[in-house]
Amino acid sequence: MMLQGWRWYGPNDPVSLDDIRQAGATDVVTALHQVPIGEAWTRRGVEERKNLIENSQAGRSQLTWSVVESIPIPDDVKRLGAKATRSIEAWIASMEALAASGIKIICYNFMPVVDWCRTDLEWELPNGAKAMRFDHERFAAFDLHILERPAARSEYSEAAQQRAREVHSQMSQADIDELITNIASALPGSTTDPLTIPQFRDRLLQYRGIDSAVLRRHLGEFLARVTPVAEQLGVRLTLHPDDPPRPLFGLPRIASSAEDYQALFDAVPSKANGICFCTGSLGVRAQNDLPAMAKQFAPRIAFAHLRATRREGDGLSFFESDHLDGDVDMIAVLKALLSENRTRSPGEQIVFRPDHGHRMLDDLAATKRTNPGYTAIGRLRGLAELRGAIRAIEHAG
Ligand code: DNO
Repeated sequence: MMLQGWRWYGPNDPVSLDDIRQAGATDVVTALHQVPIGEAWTRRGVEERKNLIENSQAGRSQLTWSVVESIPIPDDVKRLGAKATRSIEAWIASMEALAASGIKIICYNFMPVVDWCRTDLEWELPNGAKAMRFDHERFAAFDLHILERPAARSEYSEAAQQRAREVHSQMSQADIDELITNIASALPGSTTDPLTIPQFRDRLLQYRGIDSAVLRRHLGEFLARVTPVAEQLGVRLTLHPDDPPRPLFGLPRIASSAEDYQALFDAVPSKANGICFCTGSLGVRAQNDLPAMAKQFAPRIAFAHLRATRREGDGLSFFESDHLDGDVDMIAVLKALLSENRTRSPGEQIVFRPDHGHRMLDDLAATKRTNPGYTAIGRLRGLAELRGAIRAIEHAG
């Protein structure tokens, strides 16, 4: 059986460990979110968190902290590669602290400046639930009229610029502030720094001259340092795809397609070099054939995020749909993952988690505190649907 995981933001997460048990998950996915980006995690910090998760009150079902999402990759590693020695050493120290506590799957990403990006966090669906959405016109309005990135003009068509102008002119100050928060302030779980607009502009300037070839080289240099240690420790590293899987703000993104991942594995063949198979992120790109990618990279998948998106008419906007009702053929992906998983020994089972969920039912109450995408009920629904699909596939043999 693949292991059922659940992301938990730690002791301040409004979703409790008992909620996770009741959702039916066994494996916790978390990080020491309180440690500043770039600082090494200590053995003590890791042990404390592990005890909190695993030493439950007598009689409670056992939870295991099996995946770390994420140890952030500091900005200088993306800009400088192997020259960012101190940051890489700190990253390795964090990995060693985790391995000492038996936590052996580590998720990370290599998105420059902004991690996952949405324009709307509470977009109302026809059934009254709230979903996250990426609206390309609102994104363009941010890029052209709020960030005022000089090179942006040459990157959008005349028609797109015209629409962005209209969208922007209809926005109130509150709408603008909300859009800035969504895009620049780093959504919960992000591994990039929250930025004000002037800081955002500075950061972009620091990336001048870094194209996809350079960024790819820097990722290769980072992995060349890190994977030998990971191999020794029995740690599997999983690179999370770009979300959305295409360049934003003129910055390169290099984990968006099958070609990107193949290039990564060709450059660093170490078996510690793996993928976090995120169907929600990869599924936004129409050319990505997810069942084929799951088969192609099967041995490199230690961790999966299962979630679905629906692309909208313009091919660039999308919203987060129900887990089994997006563009991705989730059943075919599950079949590929289950078939790989059957070949694995008990210690190597794939951990998956329902990624994101709608804000729905009691979670809609104005008094309810929720992290965008990480509600209890929406994810519970996702996990229950996925679990049902898995049982049905396994029953059919
Ligand atoms: C959002 C998540 C991201 C992801 C990191 C991985 O919901 O998928 O926060 O964890 O980008 O490093």
